Amino acid sequence: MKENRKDLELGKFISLILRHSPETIGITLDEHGWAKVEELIEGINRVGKTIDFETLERIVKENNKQRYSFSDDRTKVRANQGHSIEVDVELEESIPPKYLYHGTSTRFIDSIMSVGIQKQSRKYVHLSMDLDTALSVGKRHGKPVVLKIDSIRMFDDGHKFYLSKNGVWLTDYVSVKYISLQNNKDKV
Ligand code: HQG
Repeated sequence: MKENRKDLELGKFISLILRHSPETIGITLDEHGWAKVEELIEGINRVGKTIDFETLERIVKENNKQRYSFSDDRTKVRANQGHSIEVDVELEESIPPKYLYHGTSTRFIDSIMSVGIQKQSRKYVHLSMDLDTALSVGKRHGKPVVLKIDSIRMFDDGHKFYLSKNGVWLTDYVSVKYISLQNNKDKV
């Protein structure tokens, strides 16, 4: 089911807490990025937003990018990827497909084509399996452009790739030699 507007808004706030700044609501995450569900709910309510367990369950289940996961016993919750804080979410090291895509903005292209794709404030560079996802990621930053990454060559050269639970590919850094501009009409 599609998320309602209130859930979307709460979801964004939960991303902020679980990926970047749990201190916003006065909680901490453990070394694997888990927040205690009870503390998360209490903390969110403390800062003037309203959430209960059923709402949290619905958001975790229906989030459009499946950004969060519960622990098996549902006492803990964490973001699957996208962190800027130092947590180890036990990502699975995987063999990437032949190509992966990175959506960015035209204003970053000169810099990227001279120094490569850097992780900036996040723990990893984020890559997508499909063009459309990359395009929408790029739109968040301005006029979008999609870069095609020669991921299997990177892998063969010894670079590690991780696949998050919600299907986002992550790596430490992409050197210029693996990047080409993707012609958006030429869908592969
Ligand atoms: C750019 C969203 C200049 C990079 C998405 C990007 C994603 C450079 C920006 C996830 C650069 C960082 C991550 C260089 C990289 N010079 N600019 N050398 N190297 N950049 O938000 O990839 O919807 O940290 O191209 O779906 O946009 O929130 O990363 O434009 O998976 O779940 O620096 O966030 O997920 O921006 O997005 P970000 P991103 P959610």
